Amino acid sequence: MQKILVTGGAGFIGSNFVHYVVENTDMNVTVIDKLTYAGNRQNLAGLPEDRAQLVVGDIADAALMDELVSTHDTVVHYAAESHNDNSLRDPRPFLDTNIIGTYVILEACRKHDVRLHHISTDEVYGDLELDDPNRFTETTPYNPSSPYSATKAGSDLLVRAWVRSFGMRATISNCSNNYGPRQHIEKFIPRQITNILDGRRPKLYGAGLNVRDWIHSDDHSSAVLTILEKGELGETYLIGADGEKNNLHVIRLILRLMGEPEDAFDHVADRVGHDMRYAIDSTRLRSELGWAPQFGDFESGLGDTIDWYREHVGWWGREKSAVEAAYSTHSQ
Ligand code: NAD
Ligand code: TDX
Repeated sequence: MQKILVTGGAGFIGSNFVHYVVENTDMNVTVIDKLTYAGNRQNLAGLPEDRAQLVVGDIADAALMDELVSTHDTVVHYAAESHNDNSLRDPRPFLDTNIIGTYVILEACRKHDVRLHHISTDEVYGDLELDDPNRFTETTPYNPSSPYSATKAGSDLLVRAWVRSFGMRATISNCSNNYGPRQHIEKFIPRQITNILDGRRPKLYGAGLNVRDWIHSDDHSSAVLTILEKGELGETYLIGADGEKNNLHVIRLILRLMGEPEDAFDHVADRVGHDMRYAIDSTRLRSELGWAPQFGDFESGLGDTIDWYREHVGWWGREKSAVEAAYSTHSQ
């Protein structure tokens, strides 16, 4: 039975992956997570104790990572500071976790010859014009815009260097925007859902014509598991589900699904350096590894996500005022 170490497994996508692995494989999982504002023990509730354990700690702690990595077969590395807006306000934690933390993991995996899968984002490629016929592929040059995406790009390049220089057994995936249960309420979709549930108006940055390529977090997890099982070492795979939509469309859809007038939102200050469009071409993952997304219908996946936030007010309610207060100091 394989033992895998999942970094950041108490966050949004990492916890989804842990649940997915426990349900769909016989692997044992150890989560290493610092439980920052974005990490939550409750995200791992209900998992059998003999299949999944949580270790609270920092991936930048070299002694801890050395010890943990040495007793596992594979590391799946989700831990990161993940929010663009936070990176514009205070970039430092992004360097500490995304760059130094990844370096520490690479060194531990190199020492113990442990397989690594590194989780990254489509944002490393910068953005596309709205009318660009091309989408991102594995060969698109890196061109990150924000401190967040620059640190993710840096972490990817470290992994590539460790593959080339030290023969590290590693793969990388770059995924588009995820939606689903347990996403922190600072992010676009849960912020708008919880605004409505909390009697506030949704907030749209600028004109809202920016396009994101939405994928359900379960589809991200199935893609990562496919890469772990069948991916070629040293290679990069893009993960996407052909889900391009602009923010204006998504905010109107959320309002409609929640029984509100579609124009009951506020336009607020735009994000500085706001990327216009992300779009993933996932042909390689589909044709070489046989992966396909299961959530074809965005509206129904979004409806289920809305229900989850409605049913889990205890998960997000205590933080709501503070998250909104932080946004309001930036007129957002
Ligand atoms: P998240 O912010 O919800 O979760 C991040 C987790 O990492 C949290 O549990 C946090 O406590 C933990 N963490 C942060 N710093 C740590 C440290 N120094 N040591 C140990 N644990 C630490 O993020 P997410 O949205 O779930 O994203 C997870 C990964 O997926 C990130 O690498 C992100 O770049 C990538 N990604 C996210 C998306 C998306 O749409 N959210 C899309 C593509 C890729
Ligand atoms: O209140 C808001 N209003 C708004 O219009 C917020 C929070 C966001 N937006 C816009 C900005 C983006 O165009 O919505 C879009 C999505 O914003 P975020 O949820 O902050 O996501 P994004 O910046 O696209 O990055 C996400 O996808 C790629 C994740 O946070 C990253 O971790 C991932 O790498």
